[in-house]
Amino acid sequence: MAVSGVRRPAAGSEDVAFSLALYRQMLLIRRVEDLVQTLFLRGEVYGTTHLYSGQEAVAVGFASALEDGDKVACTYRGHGHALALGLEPEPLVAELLGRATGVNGGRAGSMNVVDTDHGLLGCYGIVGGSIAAATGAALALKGTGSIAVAYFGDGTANQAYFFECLNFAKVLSLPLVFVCENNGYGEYTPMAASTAGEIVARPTAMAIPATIVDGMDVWATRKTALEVMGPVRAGEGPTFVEARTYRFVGHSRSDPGKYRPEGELEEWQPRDPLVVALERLRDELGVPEAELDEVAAGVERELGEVEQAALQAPFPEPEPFPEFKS
Ligand SMILES: Cc1ncc(C[n+]2csc(CCOP(=O)(O)OP(=O)(O)O)c2C)c(N)n1
Ligand SMILES: [Mg+2]
Repeated sequence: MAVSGVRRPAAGSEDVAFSLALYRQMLLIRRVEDLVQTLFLRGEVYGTTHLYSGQEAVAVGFASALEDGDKVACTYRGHGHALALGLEPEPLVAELLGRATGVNGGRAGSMNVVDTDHGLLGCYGIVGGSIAAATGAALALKGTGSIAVAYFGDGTANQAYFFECLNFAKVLSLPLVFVCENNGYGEYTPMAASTAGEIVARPTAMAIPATIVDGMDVWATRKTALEVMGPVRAGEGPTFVEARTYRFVGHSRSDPGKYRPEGELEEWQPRDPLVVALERLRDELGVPEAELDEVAAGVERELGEVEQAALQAPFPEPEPFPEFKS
């Protein structure tokens, strides 16, 4: 049986079994992305893709701190978030293949996945759209004890929505967590060429508490998420986290990422969230190699079934062309 999502673990649970579940979830996301890329190159995926490989510790760490009733909005780089929140891989992959069994009946595709059963308001193709959606959700959730989370990239911190929503959320003291996934690039442009100063200086200027976290370490992201979400749930207003991370793949489609300086990828590879997690599980928590191998084998078995089922699923019936009245 698949471990679906990492939400709602026993409160404060940091035991080995839970740590293994965090690792398994990150591995599942990575291997789903590998599968999506393979299927994309075979022409099976409708539309484009933006893979999450390298950033898994952000989605998994933060999702593990969420509670029922919380709402999440993320970007077009959203497969990892959907899975971390609890969507099964099969309806996700089927969605990307345009199949009727997809989470949105095959009509949303990679960039626009919506899964309200797990609190995912949507993945937004418009840069900054996730911030606006989460701000609206936070307005609706005010006073309920539930919170909204807005995920967005470093490049988005230069977009107008960003400033408007930060200001609005602070002035109205909304229960909102801004999570900037700083992977160093906005499409093909390095952050230094587009962004003035430190990103966290911007919320700080609006008196919004801001924290920087190592976005490659799932225990660090989980700890930070739990810490910052407490006051937000208690009605103290919005907070901001910048998770420093890296995408190991290109921006989208078959972008080979040639614009990266030589050696940069190699510098980040030892910080791969899967490597960081494996080392901790093996060396600090004493998980035997055989158990780690079994987790990996289980993920491979599951993905084999997911691929077969998604490829065999039917396409949706065409919808009648809408009638236009003059
Ligand atoms: C309003 C808007 N402007 C421009 C684009 C084109 N665009 C798509 S992704 C992207 C870069 C965003 O970078 P970042 O926020 O760092 O997110 P990342 O892709 O790195 O996760 C841009 C400019 C868009 N989708 N929407
Ligand atoms: Mg970026």
